[in-house]
Parts: sequence; C-alpha cells; structure tokens
Amino acid sequence: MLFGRHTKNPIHIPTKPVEKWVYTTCGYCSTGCSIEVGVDKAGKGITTRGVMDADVNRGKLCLKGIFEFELFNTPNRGVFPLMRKKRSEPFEKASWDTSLTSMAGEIQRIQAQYGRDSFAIVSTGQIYTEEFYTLGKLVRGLIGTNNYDGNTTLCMASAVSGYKRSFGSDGPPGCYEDFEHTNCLLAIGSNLPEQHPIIYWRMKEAQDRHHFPLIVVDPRVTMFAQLADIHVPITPGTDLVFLNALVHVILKEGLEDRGYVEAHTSGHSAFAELVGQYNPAMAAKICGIDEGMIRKVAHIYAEAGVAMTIWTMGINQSTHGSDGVAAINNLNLITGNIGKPGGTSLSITGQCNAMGTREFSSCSGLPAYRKLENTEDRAFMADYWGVEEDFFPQKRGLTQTDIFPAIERGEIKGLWLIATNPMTSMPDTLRIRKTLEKLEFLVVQDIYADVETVESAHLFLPAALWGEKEGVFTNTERRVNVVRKASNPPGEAKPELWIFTQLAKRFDPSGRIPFSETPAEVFDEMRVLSKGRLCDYSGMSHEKIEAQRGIQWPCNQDNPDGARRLYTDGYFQHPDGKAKLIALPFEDNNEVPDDEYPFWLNSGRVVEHWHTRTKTGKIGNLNKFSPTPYMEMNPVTAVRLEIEALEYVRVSSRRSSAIVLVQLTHRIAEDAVFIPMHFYNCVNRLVLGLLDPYSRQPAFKQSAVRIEKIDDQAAAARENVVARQY
Ligand SMILES: Nc1nc2c(c(=O)[nH]1)N[C@H]1C(S)=C(S)[C@@H](COP(=O)(O)OP(=O)(O)OC[C@H]3O[C@@H](n4cnc5c(=O)[nH]c(N)nc54)[C@H](O)[C@@H]3O)O[C@H]1N2
Ligand SMILES: Nc1nc2c(c(=O)[nH]1)N[C@H]1C(S)=C(S)[C@@H](COP(=O)(O)OP(=O)(O)OC[C@H]3O[C@@H](n4cnc5c(=O)[nH]c(N)nc54)[C@H](O)[C@@H]3O)O[C@H]1N2
Ligand code: SF4
Ligand SMILES: [Mo]
Repeated sequence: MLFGRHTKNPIHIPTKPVEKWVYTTCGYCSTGCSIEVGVDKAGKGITTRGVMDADVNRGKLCLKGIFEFELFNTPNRGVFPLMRKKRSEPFEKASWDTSLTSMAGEIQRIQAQYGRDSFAIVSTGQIYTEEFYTLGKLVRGLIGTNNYDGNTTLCMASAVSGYKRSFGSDGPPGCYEDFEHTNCLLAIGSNLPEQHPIIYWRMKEAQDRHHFPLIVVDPRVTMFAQLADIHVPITPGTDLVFLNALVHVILKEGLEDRGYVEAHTSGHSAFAELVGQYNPAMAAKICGIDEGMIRKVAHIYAEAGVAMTIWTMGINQSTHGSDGVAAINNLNLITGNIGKPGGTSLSITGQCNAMGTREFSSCSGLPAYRKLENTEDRAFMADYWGVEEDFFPQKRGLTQTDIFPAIERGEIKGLWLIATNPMTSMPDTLRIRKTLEKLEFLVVQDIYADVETVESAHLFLPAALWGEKEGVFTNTERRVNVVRKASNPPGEAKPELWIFTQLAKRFDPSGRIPFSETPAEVFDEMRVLSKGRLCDYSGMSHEKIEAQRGIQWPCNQDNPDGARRLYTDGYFQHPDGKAKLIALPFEDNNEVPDDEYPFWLNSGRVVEHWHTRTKTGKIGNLNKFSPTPYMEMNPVTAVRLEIEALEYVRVSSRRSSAIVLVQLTHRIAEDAVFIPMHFYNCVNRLVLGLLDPYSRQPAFKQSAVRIEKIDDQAAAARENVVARQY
C-alpha cells in the first residue's frame, strides 16, 4: 500500500501475511475497544485492526490498540518459573510442579506460624474475569487469608465507595450512548482524549452533531480543557467544595428537580443544610476560581434538561475521593439526572478489567456484588462452593494501601503480587522497596521477568499475556466483551486460570472444592451466581458476546441483549429503594505547598504509555514518543528559577528526590508541576499519597515539592537514563 508523497520517498506499508483474524477486546484501557488480531501461518499475532460493527469503537483504535500485536514479540517475557531460597542468591529455573508445590508449602508455613492473615495477595484490574473469579474462589475458599486486594485501590476504589454510599451498590449507571442524548457534559479530573481516546471520539461525534456545552474541571490546561467551552482551573484537591457550591446555587435558585428528589432520594434536609454553607463566594476562594464561573456552571447544568458528569483520577485520587464521587451523585440526583438517556454519573474506569475485578474477584466481598458482611451472602457462597461458612471472614480485610504498612510492621510475612508493579506505581516507592525486602516470601506473577518487583522476589511465575489466553473483560459502560486466544504464550508461560487451578490442587488434593478448568466453564459458574443480581450475566455466553461485540449487564430474560442504563425506574439498591443525598463537609487535609516545598506536584499519564511501561516501554512506536522522565513547568516559573527548557533539574519532596527533564508549557499553572507516572524511580519517589478515609485510595495528585537547578547536567542526564530503564 502506498500513502502520501507518491513521487518522492513514498511511505510503504508492507502487506502482512494474515491467515485468519481472531476477535478480542483491547487489553489496555477500560474503553473496551473490539480489536481483531491478524494471525500468520505459524500462529503468531502479526497485526491488529478495529472491529467495524462493534458499538464501542466502530472500527477505530487508538495508537496503543494499533500496535498491540507487537506485545507478542516484546523482549524479556517470563518463559519459565524462577526460584531462589534467599534474595542474596541468584534465581534458578524451576518446573511448574516444583514451583507451585513449594509456593503452597511456604504459604502454609507462614499461615501456620503467624496466622492465616499473615500471607497477603494483591492482584490487578488487568486479567480476565474468569481468572478473577477463580482467584477469589482459591483465596476465599482454600487459602483463607483476608488480606486480599487489588491495584484497583490505587484507581477505582473511590468510585466504588461513592457509588455504594449514594446508590447502595457499585455499578456505573450510564453508557457512551448518553453523549448522544445529553445537553451538557461536565468532566472532572479526566483527560479523556489522551487516556480514553475512543470514548473521547464517541463524545466528540455526538457533540459535533448537537453542540452541547463541555465543562472541564482540571488544574491543568489538558488537551481536554483546551477543547472545552468552559475550563475550570481548580485548586488541586478542592473539587468537593466546587460541587457543594454548584448544588448550593441550584437549591437556592430553585433549579432542582423536586419531583425526582422527593420520589427517589433520602437525606435531603441534612444535605441541604450542609450545602447551604457552601456559597459561591466562599467556594471561589478555596477553589481558586471565579465566583461567577460557579454560578454559570450551576445554571448551565441545572437548566440543560439532561446533563451528565464523567470523572476519572482527578476525583478518585484525592483525600476526598469517595466524597467527591458522592458529591457528583448528589448533583445528579438533585437535578434528576440518573438513569435517563444523557443524564448520568459515569465514572470513566481505568484498566481494561477494573470492572471485572469489582464484579467477581471477591477482593472486597464475594462474587456478583455479594458482601462478606451479609450472613445470607456468606451462607449462599459457602453452599455453592462447598466451603465451611465460618471459613469466610465477616468483613473485608486490608486494602492494598494498608497491606504494605502491615508488612512494614511485621504483621504480614508473605505476599503474592499478580499483574501489578507497586515498586513503580505505589506512592513513596523507596519505602515500598524496603517494605518488600522485609518479606519472608514474595511471589511475583507477571508476563515479564524484568519487572522491578522481581528483584525482591523468591519466586517468579511467568504468565500468558492478553491474547494468549481466553476470557472476558468488562468496560466502563458495563459491557462484557471477550478475548479469544490469538497467539501462543512463549516457553512455559501459562494462563492465570491454569496457575490458579493448579495451585488449588496443592491446597485441596482431594478436590473437595471443585474448580472449573476452562474459561467457558468458569463463565457458566459466573452466570449462575449473577442471576438476579445487579450485575446479571445469566443471559450471556462467550459466543453470544462475540456475536454482539460485547453485551452490557444486566443481561437476562428481561434484557436478552443487555441494558444500556441502570436505575431507569428510580429504584436504588439501598434497603428503602432510595438513593442517598449525603452531606459532605470539606476538610482541608492535603499536603499543600509551603515556603520549603513551594510547588504542587501533579501526576498522571500520557497517551503513548501504559502505567509502569512494562509493555509500552518495549514497543518502539510508542516509546519513542515519550522515552524520558520529564516534568511540565510553566515558562514564567522557569524564568523565575533561571531554568532553561530541556535542562535537568532535581525535584524533591519530604520523601525523596528525582531527576527530570524540564519541558516548558502553559498547560501547567505557575505554582505547580506535572510528572507522568510511567517512569521507574521517578514521580512516585516523591508522592506522599495520603489515603481517602472511605476508599483507602492514595491522593496521587497532590503533594508538595521544591525544584533545584543542577550544575552537572551530564551526571544528571546519566541518572535520568537509569530511571528510563528500557
Ligand atoms: N494512555 C494511557 N491511557 C490510560 C492509562 C495509561 O496509563 N495510559 N491508564 C488507564 C487507567 S488505569 C486510568 S485510572 C485512567 C486515568 O485517566 P485520567 O484520570 O483521565 O488520567 P490522569 O492523567 O491520571 O489524570 C487526569 C487529570 O486529573 C487532573 N487532576 C489532578 N489533580 C486534580 C484535582 O485536584 N482536581 C481535578 N478536577 N483534576 C485533577 C490532572 O491534571 C489530569 O489531567 O486512564 C486509563 N487510560
Ligand atoms: N503518581 C501516580 N501513581 C499512580 C497513578 C497516578 O495517576 N499517579 N495511577 C495509579 C493507577 S490509577 C493505577 S491503575 C496504577 C497501575 O499500577 P500497576 O498495576 O502497578 O501498573 P502496571 O504497569 O499496569 O502493572 C501491571 C503489571 O502486570 C503485568 N501484566 C500485564 N498483563 C498481565 C497478565 O495478563 N498477567 C500477569 N500476571 N501480569 C500481567 C505487567 O507487566 C505489569 O508488570 O498506578 C497507580 N499509580
Ligand atoms: S482507547 Fe483504550 S481500549 Fe481502545 S484501543 Fe485505545 S487503549 Fe485500547
Ligand atoms: Mo487506574
């Protein structure tokens, strides 16, 4: 195929020898694009393309999806298990049999010596739901530790918590089609065009057709903010005040949907009293924005008829993350914007299967949104799995962010990390490294053998990657979509499902608790268990999902093709059937800039990279766009500090320091800097990560730092290269 400049150096794209196309769902972000992998004669994935008749992406992919097939060729994959007795010894190649038997033995030794909860497990939002479900059954039914969580505590925990507090259950009530019906979109702490490019494209298509106003709340002038009708450049961490003030104006001016509030909500009077205190003049001061802007946004939103809010990490990753989510729900409840086309509170999810873990992993409860705290739920699951009921704990154990301090205190002695890389993704990474070194036994289960955590591990288990195994993901709009196997895993790398069921045999040689061994059989268990629940899968099968290019739950007899929205009848999951309006006082408890550390440190993502770069750092076409740890700084600040563009500087917080390259841009305010989260030994050395009291999610986006010039630029460049890693 020839493109462009036909006469002078034409760009040539070679035709690839594709033998067949295999249907999958993208394994990066939660947009959930349908993507086909082109496979060659040898059974290797050699190209990828968007699926034209898939509702989510309609043939489109972002650049991560376009190059996703290259993952099958990336270096440093784990190809056999690695074992060692002590950290000081080199790893040796081990068989799966020896590895799993020794792993079970070590877990049992630790539990016998220090108690059942002294072994912890931290998983992910990036494996299939069948794998999550099986891991949950293994942990809740056989291993029996209650210190079992996922990296979703760094990501979606505040959304989950806020949904539960407002509506009585987790579960995003809206969908992408809402963009086509809405008259106003409020986007808070989300950089949609970079982080969810195809959701952004869906939004833009709808907006081009019917021109609804877009309001973006973000301290940075992101790509999204640049495209907005109104950009609200809020002071970091003060979104709750802004949201309370919007409701203040709406109630004061009688713009609420009184009928909806009376029929479907509780808690109005305490709520109204509290927001009564958040007048725009006071809020404007705290939020660092104009009072008139607050009034304007309140009017546009309440008078739109139908309006919707989306949000991502700018809300969730804050000391008021859960409150921020509940405040968004408050706003939508009082304006009657839940469960109607174009009117919703839609949390934009992060990882490809952060939803699946919420539904089925049993991390914070039991399958299909059952609760450990609920006697009936425990009894039901004990009976279904064939477990003694009192083997289940009666409330959830520690979250990921509380597991690490418990290791530090010596209460947890063993840890199993599955598809997560805390040495780069947790706050205060130098402390995390020391913490991991304290463990008597660390197992790392990853697709790559070069992940930082392996340096502290006793056992490494090589896993099969997306597209090398089969199962389902659930996306942001509750759409369950299937990934078929397109390529073979390298060497002895194994699908997670196989690893979990083989380990189960070590804990239960007699097979007292039966485990399904194929993804389709596991899916059948999930169908049975979810029947009649909010996240009802009972009407789905892998075949039907593929045929329909994904199905949104609930899917059952009443909704055989799935359902676009939740709560359309105004009936919520609290015992009285009503949603709660919650009074949410703001407490200013962040680390804020002061004389010693005068800048806000903000962190987040860039479009080319995925999290800790274990994948995208190895894909040339992605890595070359953003190969180096850098920092956004305002040019005015740079003049004041006598720093030049592309100079290396030292950034220090109360935790530690890091060397970064300065990029000058007006995207960032004069009193703030922004560093992407993707680089090892970089921004998370600096981040404090205070925890939200409800969700235990860290405030990754608000820390205080100072910036110093470096005389020896050559030495700084070398240090910066170390952080680059690949
Ligand atoms: N390319 C790419 N896409 C991804 C990912 C990736 O790693 N790479 N990761 C996926 C995952 S797991 C997630 S969770 C999502 C995250 O998706 P997003 O949340 O959209 O991305 P972030 O860059 O983390 O943060 C979004 C914005 O929050 C703003 N922000 C910071 N502090 C505040 C504040 O106090 N208030 C408000 N209102 N805004 C604030 C930041 O300036 C930033 O622009 O992206 C998903 N998509
Ligand atoms: N400063 C700062 N820090 C942040 C954030 C921020 O905005 N700012 N965001 C936070 C958020 S929202 C998130 S979601 C986290 C993400 O943090 P992490 O989950 O720690 O980051 P990943 O790089 O996605 O790690 C996934 C790991 O799983 C491996 N992997 C991929 N697929 C598979 C598989 O199928 N099986 C197995 N076994 N392994 C696999 C990858 O190689 C990688 O090592 O980071 C958080 N950290
Ligand atoms: S938008 Fe997300 S799901 Fe779609 S191709 Fe890009 S990374 Fe994959
Ligand atoms: Mo995330």
